[in-house]
Amino acid sequence: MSNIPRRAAFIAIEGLDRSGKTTQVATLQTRLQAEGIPVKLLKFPVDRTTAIGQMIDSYLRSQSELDDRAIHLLFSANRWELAASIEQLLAAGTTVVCDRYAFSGVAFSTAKGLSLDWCRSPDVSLPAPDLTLFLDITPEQARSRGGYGEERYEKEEMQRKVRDVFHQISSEFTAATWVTIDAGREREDVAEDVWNFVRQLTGGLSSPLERLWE
Ligand code: Z5A
Repeated sequence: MSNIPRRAAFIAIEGLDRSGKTTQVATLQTRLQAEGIPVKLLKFPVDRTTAIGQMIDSYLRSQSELDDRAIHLLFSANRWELAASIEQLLAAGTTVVCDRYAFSGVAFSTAKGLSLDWCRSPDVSLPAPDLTLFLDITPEQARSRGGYGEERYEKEEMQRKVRDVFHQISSEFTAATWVTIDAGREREDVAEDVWNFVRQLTGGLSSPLERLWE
């Protein structure tokens, strides 16, 4: 038997607007809890009431303007604020499930015209998810779920560009660490796929947590 202590898994749920991230993260939490697995949900941007969170919130609601690079760095700083607690939770055996992570940061800012390499750099060395589930949906399917809302990026052309960058990012990962799920189906079918991938990690991992893009 290995002497390496096991840790819990770090799972990121990524996707476009209206792809069902909130819905699937909630279902996954219920399922993990039913299996007796401790779980912590995080949603980025985290807590729109912190100083950084307030700046992000005001920007997303178009109540303030910021340079594209400045807002990108704020999103990244928002993740770094939580990096140490993510590591502590995993080491203590709590599965961490993130609703959006650094891949959203890269996808949205690259879609605005910044270079992909530049966008990646502030997030280099963050805890890397053991598994990223990308909920893929076409802009047409997203529209059928009630249309886009009032926030800054909730426009079809932007969402198309973001989807293209997500597909580009996914090509850099192995099939073991990045899975694209067709999120245009019934909630229950999507949830079943999510669970089938996540449950493979619920026994914990003996490998150390990796660092993003290192
Ligand atoms: N952003 C960034 O620029 N940089 C960064 O680093 C980060 C984020 C982290 C945050 O938005 C914005 O910040 C986001 C990216 C940017 N901008 N955009 N777009 P957010 O996270 O607050 O909002 P969101 O991610 O776009 O969430 P959402 O619109 O609420 O979508 P969702 O969570 O993916 O979906 P949902 O709430 O689960 O479902 C949406 C609706 O569809 C709802 O009525 C459901 O009941 C319904 N639904 C869900 N699943 C289904 C299925 N399978 N069939 C039919 N209907 C369904």
